[in-house]
Amino acid sequence: MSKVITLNDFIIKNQADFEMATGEFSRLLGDISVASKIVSRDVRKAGLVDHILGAQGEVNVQGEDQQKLDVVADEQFIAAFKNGGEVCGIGSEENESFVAFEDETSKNASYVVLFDPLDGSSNIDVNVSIGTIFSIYKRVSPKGTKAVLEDFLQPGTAQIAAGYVLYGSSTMLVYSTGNGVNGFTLDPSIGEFCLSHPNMKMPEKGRLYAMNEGNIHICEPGIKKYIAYCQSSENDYGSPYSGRYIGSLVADFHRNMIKGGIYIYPNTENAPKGRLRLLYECNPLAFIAEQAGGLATTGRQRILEIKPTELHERASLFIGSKSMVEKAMSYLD
Ligand code: AHM
Ligand code: MG
Repeated sequence: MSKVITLNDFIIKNQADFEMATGEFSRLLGDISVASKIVSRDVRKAGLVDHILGAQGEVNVQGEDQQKLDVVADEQFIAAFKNGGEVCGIGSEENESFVAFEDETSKNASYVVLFDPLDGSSNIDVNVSIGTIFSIYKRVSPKGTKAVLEDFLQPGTAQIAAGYVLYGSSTMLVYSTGNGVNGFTLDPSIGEFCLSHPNMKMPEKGRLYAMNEGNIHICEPGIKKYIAYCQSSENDYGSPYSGRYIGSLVADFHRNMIKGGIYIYPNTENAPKGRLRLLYECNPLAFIAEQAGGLATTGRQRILEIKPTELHERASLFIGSKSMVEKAMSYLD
């Protein structure tokens, strides 16, 4: 019987690859793993527990404020980062401004984290896969001070690590430190993430496309032409691709990572800069995609090279198998 490699084993083994490693970064990954397990537990209970379902702001029968699951997840990750002491501040989809931690340990920490605590909001209450996305940077402000906005507005090329957690039929954590991509599946019976997908590679091409086609008439003409190509028997596959759109970016991305495919969220008339957020949705998945041999662009520019100007900046996203993203880009002027 082969030995199970847990995420903790894997993190510690990889730490040894870095000379002078202090363990701070490894502990940060450990914090993410623990917070993910707690969120996974809460996601699994979502249909049963009244403090999780329901709109934020409502009051439950005990007279307590009800909390939506995305807020619960946000608080869980923030608590993990705050108590861990490896992070001087965080930026989250759920918080308008970044949060700079005030305690001395955190002010002396090396990293900032940007994250979407629970991606796929529209799927939370209907028992469809959702996820967490995270991105880790070295701070640019001096240690010993509070985090500043510039710590968060770094291009995606500066990411030290990025990853996602998928709360699907099983819970998986997939991450990269810039040295390939590895996936771990949570074994609930032992409460550990176990290495299940070593050295993940995205197929060079596939025959799955994911787009909210409800938007097709409010997209630029090139998108319509590309989707027509996907649906045509004249494409490179010789018969129509399959359309698959879950509406949870993590889940759509993860499927394409394994099977090969493309996910598109272009600019639309309603969302002139795209819908997805650059810092905690596009950048981390672009980092993973490139590390797995895939590609991520706005349709015209490499995602990781965009210099952000605001925390909740949006970007259009073409991500997935390399040759499919290149083909889609060829349809844009
Ligand atoms: P969210 O962070 O509020 O959940 O928004 C991001 C989500 C993605 O997961 C998903 O791919 C996309 O928005 C779906 O948008 P739409 O409903 O417009 O197709
Ligand atoms: Mg999101």
